[in-house]
Amino acid sequence: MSSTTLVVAPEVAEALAAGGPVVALESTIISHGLPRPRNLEVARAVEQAVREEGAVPATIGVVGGVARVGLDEEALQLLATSDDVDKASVRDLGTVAALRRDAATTVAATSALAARAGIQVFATGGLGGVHREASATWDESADLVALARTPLVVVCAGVKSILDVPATLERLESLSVPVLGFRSRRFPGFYLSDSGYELDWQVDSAEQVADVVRARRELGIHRETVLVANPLPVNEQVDPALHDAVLQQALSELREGHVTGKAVTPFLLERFHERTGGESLRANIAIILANSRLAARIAVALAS
Ligand code: PSU
Ligand code: MN
Repeated sequence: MSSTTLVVAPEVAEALAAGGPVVALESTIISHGLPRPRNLEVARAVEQAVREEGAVPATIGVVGGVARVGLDEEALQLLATSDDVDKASVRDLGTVAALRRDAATTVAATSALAARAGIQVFATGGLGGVHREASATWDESADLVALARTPLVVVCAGVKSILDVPATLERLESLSVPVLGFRSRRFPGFYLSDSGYELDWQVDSAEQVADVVRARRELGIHRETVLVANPLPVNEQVDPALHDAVLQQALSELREGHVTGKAVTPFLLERFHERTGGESLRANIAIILANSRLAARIAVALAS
């Protein structure tokens, strides 16, 4: 699989060759989603959580134009600390490779590279989706399109609460992306345990998720990602009143600042991290750790 533009770390390659459990992890959350210096600590802690559940972590990013599936400490540090790291979605991957850039990969780009390397399970925090006011701005994350064409299991805490949640759920339905609530029928709202919307399906174990994947394969339905929505426990969520106040202010600053394109999501997340007194950061870390653990258990179930 390894080439000059795609390098799979030896530990990851060995696990994949043996049919063992591997969990892909994204790097945009490290470079553009979490404040320094916690971002690097979290990147390491997430890998450790995956290992504790018996799977091999494969954090994915682009270093010097090489897409790397499984980052060593040096690469992780670079993506966490450099001021010159691009945010690469799927459409950027060929360009950042050819121009020898350093780039963090979004959910969409990480999915594409994970699938290319033969990984089946991927953990993230909150997915991208349809932005509020998208009917005027047309801002819909490329994550949604990637989910519709990449056969993985992705564990998330719903979509980021800065988004238009019902519109995103409608798009996921149109794109035939199955959404399974983990031990809940409520669609989680990222920093919030409940987005206010109900799901059609609930699963109660990692084995059930693996059974869904196997059934889809037997039925010849294997193009889309199976989304597993894993809510934060209520006692770990951000206070909904604080959340809504910060969100309203951040959205009006977004409008006034004419922030557009790939800068929108990092802008909004940064406002949260500044203004919730550490609450959004704490919740974000809890989310990514819990999702990584669950993803590892699903990878183990799929491998056995
Ligand atoms: N979830 C988080 N923090 C993040 C992201 C998700 O907890 O920073 C990133 C993911 O990489 C996701 C991206 O793919 O935000 C979405 O960006 P956009 O809305 O520009 O597509
Ligand atoms: Mn966008």
